[in-house]
Amino acid sequence: MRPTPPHGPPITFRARLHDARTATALGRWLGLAVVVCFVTGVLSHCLQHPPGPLVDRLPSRPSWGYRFTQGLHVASGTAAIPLLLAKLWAVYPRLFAWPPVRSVRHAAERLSVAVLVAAGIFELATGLLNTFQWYPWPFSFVPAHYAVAWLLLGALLLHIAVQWPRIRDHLTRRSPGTLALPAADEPDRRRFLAAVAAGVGAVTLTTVGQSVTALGPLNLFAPRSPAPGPRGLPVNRTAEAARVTGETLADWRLVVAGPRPYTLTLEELRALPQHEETLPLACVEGWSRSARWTGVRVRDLLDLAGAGPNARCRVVSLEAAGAYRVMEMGRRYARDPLTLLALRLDGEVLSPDHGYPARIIAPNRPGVLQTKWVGRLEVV
Ligand SMILES: Nc1nc2c(c(=O)[nH]1)N[C@H]1C(S)=C(S)[C@@H](COP(=O)(O)O)O[C@H]1N2
Ligand SMILES: [Mo]
Repeated sequence: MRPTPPHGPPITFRARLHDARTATALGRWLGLAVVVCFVTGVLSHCLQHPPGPLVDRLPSRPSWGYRFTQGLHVASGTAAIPLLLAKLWAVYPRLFAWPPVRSVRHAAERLSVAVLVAAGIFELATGLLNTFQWYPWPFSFVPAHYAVAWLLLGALLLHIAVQWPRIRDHLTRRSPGTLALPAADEPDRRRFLAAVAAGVGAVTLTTVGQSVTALGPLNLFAPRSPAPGPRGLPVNRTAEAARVTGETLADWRLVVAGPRPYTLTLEELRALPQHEETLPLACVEGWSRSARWTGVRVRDLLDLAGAGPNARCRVVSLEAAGAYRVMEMGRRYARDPLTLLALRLDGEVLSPDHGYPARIIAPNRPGVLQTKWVGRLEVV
C-alpha cells in the first residue's frame, strides 16, 4: 500500500508544467522584476556617478527618494531570484532541444537566450553577494554590475520580441493553435505558480525589513539589520577599518577652502547655529534607516567661505585611503537646508564608527556619499 502524503496528492512530474504557458506566466513576473530592478539601478548609478550635465540638476528631494528606489532595487532583485530559478526549471528541457541549431534565425535566438540567462544569473548573483559585502571575484563590482545590466536589458527586449506571439496569446488568453495548449490553468499548474508566489513572498518578507522599518522584526535573512551598530544604525566601514584613530583626531580642525578660507575647532563648530533634521541613511547595499541628525548646515559653512549660489562642494574625509574618501555634491545638494555637517546622531555625539567628529548627511543621497570623519570642505 502506498502511504498517503499528509498534504493532498503527491506532485507528479508533468511535462505540461514545462510548456510555454508556464514559461510565459513566470516570464511576466520575472520581466516586471527585472525592469523595476533595471530602472532603479540606473537611477542609483546616476546619483552615485552623475554624468557631467546632471551634476547640478539632480534633485535633493524628496529626502526619502533614494531610500525608496534603492529599497525597491534590492527587493525586486531578491524577488527575481526565485522567479529566475522557477523560470529556468520551467524551460530547461528546451535548453537541451535537439538538434541544437535548426537555422540561422534559430541560432541567433538561442544565442540571445544564452546571453539572457548568463546575464540574469550574473546580475542576481553579484547583486546578492554585494548585499553581504562579499566580493569573491577579481573584477570591480559596480562597473561590472552596471555594464551587464545593459546587456541583460538588451537580451530581455530581444527575447520579448522573439517570443511576442506567445506572450500576446497569453495576455489575450487565446489558446495558441500550434502548441495545442489548454486554455485554462489546471490544478497542478496553479499549485506550481502558487508555490513560486509563496517563495517570492517569503524571500521578500524576510529581507525587506532591512529598509522597511515596520517589517524589521521579520528580517531574518537580510545581512544588515541583525547586527546593528551603535545607536541601532548599521556600520559598513568602522573607524578602525578606515584607520581613523585618536591620533588622527588629536588636533582636529575643520578646514573650509574657498574664496575666504577658514578653519574651525570642534568647539567653534558647535557654537554655530545647529539644525536638527530627520533623514535616512540609505546604503546602496539595500539597508536603510532613518535617524535624527544635528549639526551645521553645509550651506552656511560654504557661505562663510564666500561661496556663490551656484557653488558645488567637495568633501574630504580624514580616512587615509578608500573609495569614499573624497565626495562631491552638486549645487542642489550643497544649497539644500537639509544638508548637514552632522555632529550628533539621535541627540548624542557621533560615535567613532558613525563618523566622529563630523559627517555629512544629505537628503536623497546614496549612503556611500554620506561621508564620515570629515576634515575638509571645499567650495568648488
Ligand atoms: N569616509 C567614509 N565615509 C563613509 C564610508 C566610508 O567607507 N568612508 N562608507 C559610506 C557608506 S557605504 C555608508 S552606507 C554610510 C554608512 O554610515 P554609518 O556607518 O554611519 O551607518 O557611510 C558612508 N560614509
Ligand atoms: Mo553603503
